[in-house]
Amino acid sequence: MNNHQTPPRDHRWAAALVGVVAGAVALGIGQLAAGLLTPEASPVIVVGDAAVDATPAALKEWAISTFGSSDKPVLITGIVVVLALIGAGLGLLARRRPRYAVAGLAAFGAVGVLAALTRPDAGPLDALPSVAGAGAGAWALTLLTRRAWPSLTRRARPSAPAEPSGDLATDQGPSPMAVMRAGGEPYEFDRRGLLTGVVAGVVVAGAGGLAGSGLAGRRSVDTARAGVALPRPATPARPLPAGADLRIRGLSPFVTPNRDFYRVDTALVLPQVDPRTWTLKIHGMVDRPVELTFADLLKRPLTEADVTLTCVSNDVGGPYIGNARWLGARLADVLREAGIRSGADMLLSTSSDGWTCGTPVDVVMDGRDALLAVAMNGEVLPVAHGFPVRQVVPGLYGYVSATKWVTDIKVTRFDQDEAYWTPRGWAPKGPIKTESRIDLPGDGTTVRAGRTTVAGVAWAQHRGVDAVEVRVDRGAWRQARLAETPGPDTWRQWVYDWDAAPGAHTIEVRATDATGYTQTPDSAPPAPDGATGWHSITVQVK
Ligand SMILES: Nc1nc2c(c(=O)[nH]1)N[C@H]1C(S)=C(S)[C@@H](COP(=O)(O)O)O[C@H]1N2
Ligand SMILES: [Mo]
Repeated sequence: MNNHQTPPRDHRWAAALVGVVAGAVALGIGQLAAGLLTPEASPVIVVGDAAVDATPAALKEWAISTFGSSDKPVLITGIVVVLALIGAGLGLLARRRPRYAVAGLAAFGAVGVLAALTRPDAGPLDALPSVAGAGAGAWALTLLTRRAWPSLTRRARPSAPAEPSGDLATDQGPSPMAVMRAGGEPYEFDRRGLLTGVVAGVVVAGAGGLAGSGLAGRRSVDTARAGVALPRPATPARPLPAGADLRIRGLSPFVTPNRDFYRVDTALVLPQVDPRTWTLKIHGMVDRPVELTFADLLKRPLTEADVTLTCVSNDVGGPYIGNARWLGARLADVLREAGIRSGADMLLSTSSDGWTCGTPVDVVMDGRDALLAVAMNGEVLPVAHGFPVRQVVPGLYGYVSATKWVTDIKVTRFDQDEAYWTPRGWAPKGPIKTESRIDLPGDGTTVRAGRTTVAGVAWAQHRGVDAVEVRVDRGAWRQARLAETPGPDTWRQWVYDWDAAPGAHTIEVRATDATGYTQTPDSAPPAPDGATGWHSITVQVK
């Protein structure tokens, strides 16, 4: 015998709505608990981060190339849609199999607990938001289902009034309203009960979510960041040569303002690292393990350097490159104090959110300005760019050098350790390739006939750019005029005056670095170790 009631197929929308609202209550209460207890363990964020980590690399690349920098909003929207669909499903289930629906919510709570507890630096408290959220969701689901279908409660009783079951029959008894309706339709639907319940649920979810986020935000590191006083550099950067920036409209400025600087990382929500509790551990194949505080770092003699950062995912002509003046402690000095043991060839650095990066020891130790950076363009490091401390190593793509929110450096060997992107199809080592980009005119634009400025940037970090050539319609290569640079670690602006004749034209660019190497025309995709090929644009001249 089955004493579960089977409501008619109508009002499915109501059941789905109940499920969605119960899911929202779960998330809102989860967020509130996180805000009160453990801001890093918000269920949506820990599950989202875990989902990002579990996503196949190919799908992630597809998402980045399809959605660009809006990949995160798209991902969050996707998570919300999936959760809403699951909530709707649980709502439908709750009418017939309430215990299964509650079990479904519990399973979700368990996923949240697992995601929260497997994060680096997780504590037992981190389990609570997911538990609280799942509990609140189950409660809301049961309550709302009862409100919408009071007869479900009533009809579950007649044969066995005292049945101790975990489903909807465990109510205190039929409500007056249900009694009044006892002679009505077998599965009456209480629209008003549903709507008032839904409104209450939405209010609880919204208030919980907002309050939770606010509480978490109050603990944010912004205040701490605002209080950091930057020391003067012991070794200031060489003053920028007067001609480093050609100041051409539409050309990337020599210094990329922090707000325009590209951002690439795996963090769904920016890690909020408190500089007062931050430490950097240096351990592994060293004679004396070191642990530095932020204050320790600021007491060291700091070096300032102009360095152009580049992402390995940058397509030919792409935007993932920027140049800044960094201030930081020399990584080589810190490592020398720890004493690197012979045989070590890799620095495996880890961020506060568990991302890892493998940097060759010899590159960091060869005298270049490899920094534990605390400032960017004269400003305390922005949170998005790694506050309080990040690595900057001239000449290496960001994925093998530029760890943001760095908290740990293990001195090790490439044959013993692997960094985050390596098993995902990217090369263990990533020296930046000699490349160049046309910034203006824009690809596909129309320009007036006559003297036209073609300009862009070229880079070959730590080697330096020696020449840039431009050709039109596959004609002869012409030398572009180069801007000055402070050194080999930055990009270099270039400009070419073109006498544009009416018609459609193709413009190509190629750079030659200081080793004499000229950019290959062979086009290669970003994976596994950086795109190659000549940037090419077409313009209409009128
Ligand atoms: N913690 C952390 N650091 C990171 C990454 C990351 O995903 N997590 N991405 C790296 C990559 S791939 C690049 S290109 C640079 C980008 O630095 P930016 O965001 O400051 O431009 O950061 C590097 N540092
Ligand atoms: Mo990158």
